[in-house]
Amino acid sequence: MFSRRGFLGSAALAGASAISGRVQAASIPEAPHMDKVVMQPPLHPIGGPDYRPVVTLNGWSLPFRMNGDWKEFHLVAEPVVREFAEGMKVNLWGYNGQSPGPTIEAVEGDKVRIFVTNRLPEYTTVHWHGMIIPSGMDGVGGLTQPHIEPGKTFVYEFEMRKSGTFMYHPHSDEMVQMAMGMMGMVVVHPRDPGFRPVDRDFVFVMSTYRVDPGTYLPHVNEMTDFNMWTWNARVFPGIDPLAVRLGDKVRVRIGNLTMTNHPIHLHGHSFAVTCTDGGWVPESAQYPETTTDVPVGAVRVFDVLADNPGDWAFHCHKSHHTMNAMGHDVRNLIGVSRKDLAKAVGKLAPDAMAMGSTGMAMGNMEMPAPDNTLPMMTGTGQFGPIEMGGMFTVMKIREDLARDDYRDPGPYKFPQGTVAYEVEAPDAAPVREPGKPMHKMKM
Ligand SMILES: [Cu+2]
Repeated sequence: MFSRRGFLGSAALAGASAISGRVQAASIPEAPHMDKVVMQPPLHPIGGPDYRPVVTLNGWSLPFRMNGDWKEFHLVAEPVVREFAEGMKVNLWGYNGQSPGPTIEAVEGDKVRIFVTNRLPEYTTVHWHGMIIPSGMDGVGGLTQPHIEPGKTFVYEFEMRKSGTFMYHPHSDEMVQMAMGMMGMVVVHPRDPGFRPVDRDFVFVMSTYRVDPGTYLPHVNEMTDFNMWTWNARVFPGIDPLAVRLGDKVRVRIGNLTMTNHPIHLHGHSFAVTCTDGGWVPESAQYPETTTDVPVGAVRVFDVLADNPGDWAFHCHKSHHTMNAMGHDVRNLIGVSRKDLAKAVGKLAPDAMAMGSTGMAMGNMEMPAPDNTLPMMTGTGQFGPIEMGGMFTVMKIREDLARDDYRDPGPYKFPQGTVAYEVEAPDAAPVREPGKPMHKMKM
């Protein structure tokens, strides 16, 4: 891996960047800004090697400009307001108007220059997670560079030495800044467009927050007790569906900058993990899965052939991660008579309801809730309540989508006779075989 040629290559690049000279204030590119929380159309390459651009769930790719043979980007670290789903907005820190920041796309071998302007009230840096770059560009405040003070702009210059999926985040007051939402993804396309091409390419980063119901700011010192489990700082039903054309080869790139692992599960298909933040997985090392665990501080990319039309749930398999706030203090009252409880509670709090003596399905209930929070279990499909939240969305596989059309195609039209159905049966308990005596167990 670390060949002499590689070292010479990076030395040559260091020389090149020194020759390029110190960038002057007048030459700092404009910083694009995003005010929307829905997936923006893919940003097709303008000149240079061709690639199929990614789309970012509820996000966007950062436009760049060419300056000689350098690709120049401009990130602005700043306070933002992010809507997690309709009905809940949170004060976060992010980049260029949103949290997470925009996806940065480039091509293997590109020379990139990334300007970072700090408009936060404290210093920051940007670390390029997983990327093979010179040590002085690694963005670890104090260790590899001075922190970027408020109001200041720093420049990172490096070559995209390998293709793959990476992340960026601060290495400066890291616990606070990541808990406030400072992160984004980097996608480096292979220089050879024939290397493992796909038809659709989705990317998102997972982040978690603890935002108490009725408040607007995450607890930045939280270590374990998070209550908002997000994909690109959105929760169900606010997460974009993944619109896919039947027969497409689909890639999904998932970064995890939360403080726990997430087993990500896709219904109706099997897939293979093809890439991590360490690089491409050789074909001989791939195996079929329907759930893949994305560890903390890691990227997992899977490729799937979308050959099964329908509406397919796509979610984290930890059931409390597919819920929104207010969920985890509720007691299990299954089997408990609620009449006495309701009477007692009603005297103290007339608005309160005792719930859950037969389960917790609450799709048809309306509960009073504080401002700026979301129902624990929510969302409606064509057959009724979906009762999800957090890290849940739907891959919608349809026959008739245009190539670059990522818009929500609406609910699936199930062919007649293909949906689970009710049969006429007596309401009473089903007839059972008479029980046979159990064999005595040998201990
Ligand atoms: Cu999870």
